[in-house]
Amino acid sequence: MGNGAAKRSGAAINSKLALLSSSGLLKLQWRPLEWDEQTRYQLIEAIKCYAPLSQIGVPCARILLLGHVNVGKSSYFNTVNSIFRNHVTGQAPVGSPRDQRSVTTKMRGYQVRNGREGKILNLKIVDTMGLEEERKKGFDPSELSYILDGHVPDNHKFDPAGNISAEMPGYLKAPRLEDKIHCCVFVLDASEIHNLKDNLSQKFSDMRLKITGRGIPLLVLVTKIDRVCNQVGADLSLVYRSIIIQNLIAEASLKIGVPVSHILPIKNYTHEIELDTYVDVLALSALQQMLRFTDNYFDECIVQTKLGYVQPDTSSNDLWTRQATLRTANGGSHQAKQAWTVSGSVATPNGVLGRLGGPSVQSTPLGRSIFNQNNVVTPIGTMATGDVGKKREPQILEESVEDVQKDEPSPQVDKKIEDPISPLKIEMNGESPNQMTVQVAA
Ligand SMILES: Nc1nc2c(ncn2[C@@H]2O[C@H](COP(=O)(O)OP(=O)(O)OP(=O)(O)O)[C@@H](O)[C@H]2O)c(=O)[nH]1
Ligand SMILES: [Mg+2]
Repeated sequence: MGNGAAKRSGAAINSKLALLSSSGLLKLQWRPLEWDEQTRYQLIEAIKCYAPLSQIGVPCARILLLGHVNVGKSSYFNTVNSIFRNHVTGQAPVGSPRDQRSVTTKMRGYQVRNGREGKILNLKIVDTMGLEEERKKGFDPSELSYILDGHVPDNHKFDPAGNISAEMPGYLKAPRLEDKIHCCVFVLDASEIHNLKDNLSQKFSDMRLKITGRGIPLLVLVTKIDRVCNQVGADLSLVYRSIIIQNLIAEASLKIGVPVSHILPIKNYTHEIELDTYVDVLALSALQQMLRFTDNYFDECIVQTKLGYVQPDTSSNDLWTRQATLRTANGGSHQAKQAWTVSGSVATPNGVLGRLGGPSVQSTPLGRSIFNQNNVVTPIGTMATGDVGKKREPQILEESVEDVQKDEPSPQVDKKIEDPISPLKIEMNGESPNQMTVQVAA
């Protein structure tokens, strides 16, 4: 290409970039998501049907929320609870936007009920005290191992100086797989990602090693997206077209060391008194992703304990089972393996291997569930969805493992675990986030 042509093409790119930054919106969503009432309904139905595979012997998925003070951890539980209760709720105490100290001081495993008198969903959202930048303030990451391994009872009151020990009341000496954490979620405030302090980054890094070292899946929830992008604040359905949000997610990926595909932006219920379809779709799609990752963890437990995978019942009435079962060319079915893979590269949760390998596996309660070969997943109650949430048309802007107990739940053990995630790799469907900005609004 000659000099002139190169200049012209450079000018064209520059003018596209100018257009891009003036509208601040991509032409297409970089992560496809439908924003209609039907999507909301389907997500609700799928989550209502969720149950861990019966052969794993665990009644419900335990999803742990971790993050800085005041980022919206408790609000996320309230948001999910609101959706299934069919009105905005506030069961978990929530602070004011400027609180410096954690309002949540206890570890609470919240159940979600399908309607006021409906069945309890097969998941628990475990809320924790917020982290603080300073040492000996807020949640102490060195205590995370105890929580991950299921030693800490519900309602445990945190002490920033560290108070978990085998001698404390309620300490579970021999936790079962169902007592452990099956999926972890770092919660980040979108408006704080850019200025994440080194001390806090270090705490996240320490926690990430403990989590991934155990083979527990890790996701990141980015809250308060309404506060960082005006267009998204006005119309939440623009979240995956907002360049500001896209860049923040890429930045969070680098700072936290998780792939972009594991980062989920949401907006919690804050000032609203009625449900909103867009808020619900985003919060539910994040929860669905957490449950899929949880399933991957259980799949890996099955593989590592050599339980053998029991084929899903293809005629199942259970939506979750049906969705997880793909028909193959010859009419058979196989389990759709999800999300441990990042852009095709398999990242096996080798921590599970480490914990479950060896003779002790044979004597675990997880092993008992091998006798249960009946892979029937019972759907839980049905929810009246007729009048929930407001139906809106998207506004498109013109221009724009018993479980092997660890000998000690000690931080020393964690230090030896190698972190399998490379902190500098960002990918979005095989493309770098920067490459994706070529989808410019015409
Ligand atoms: N604008 C906006 N505000 C939010 C969002 N999520 C939470 N908040 C507000 O942020 C404040 C803190 O929310 P909490 O849910 O108490 O945060 P937390 O992480 O549980 O905080 P601690 O328990 O104190 O560590 C509250 O005033 C919420 O209303 C969000 O998505 N958008
Ligand atoms: Mg809280």
